[in-house]
Amino acid sequence: MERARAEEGRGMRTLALVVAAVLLAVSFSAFPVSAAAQSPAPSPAGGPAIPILYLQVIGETVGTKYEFTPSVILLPQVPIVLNVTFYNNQSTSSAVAHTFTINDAKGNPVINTGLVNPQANVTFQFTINSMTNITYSNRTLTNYSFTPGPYPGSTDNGTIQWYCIPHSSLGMVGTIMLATAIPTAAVPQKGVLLRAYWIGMIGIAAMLVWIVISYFVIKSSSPHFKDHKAHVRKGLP
Ligand SMILES: [Cu+2]
Repeated sequence: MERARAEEGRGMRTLALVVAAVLLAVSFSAFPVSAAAQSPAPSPAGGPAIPILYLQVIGETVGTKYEFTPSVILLPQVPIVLNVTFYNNQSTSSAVAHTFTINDAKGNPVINTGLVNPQANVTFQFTINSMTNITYSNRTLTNYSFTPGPYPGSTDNGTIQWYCIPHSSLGMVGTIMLATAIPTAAVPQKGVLLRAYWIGMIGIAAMLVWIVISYFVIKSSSPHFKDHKAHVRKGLP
């Protein structure tokens, strides 16, 4: 009888230890995964380079008007390098030439393709350091910085304006704008991050599981431990 009870107690202890070992292994293998997922990506060495935006601007007849397509260039950020290919899409027989021109604040055409003939294109590049400062290089200028000005007959409106020299008075103009439309009235988010929430919840659950396991481990290794059969033998419920 004594031997059977001792054997049973030993069996119970072994079971509790096996369960504890399995849970320990599971919790140690699960947690480093969530920790590793949080490590941030390394930033590239040497700092960020100025991005280049390549785009094509077409000069053409839309309806009865000479127009630039697109007539609005939205910049994602400044500084940015703008690489423009200006293509004159007029028919050769029309013999209508266009220019792509940006004036400085004094009204001098600094960036200027000159007359581009039908079906011809010109590619040029300039750096928009800010909405009031452009750096440009061509055959005669090297890293020439200037403040862009309005096209003839227009006023400064905070954008960078370009135009076609022969047709600006007919409305052949374009504008470069900065797309930084951050809503000022944005409501700050409340609450906690979902990942932090779940890590917290898993932590609390793991702690409760450990309390339960500890209870059984301590109970099974106690000399006062009695299972149900011993209670019945003593006439207890
Ligand atoms: Cu034109």
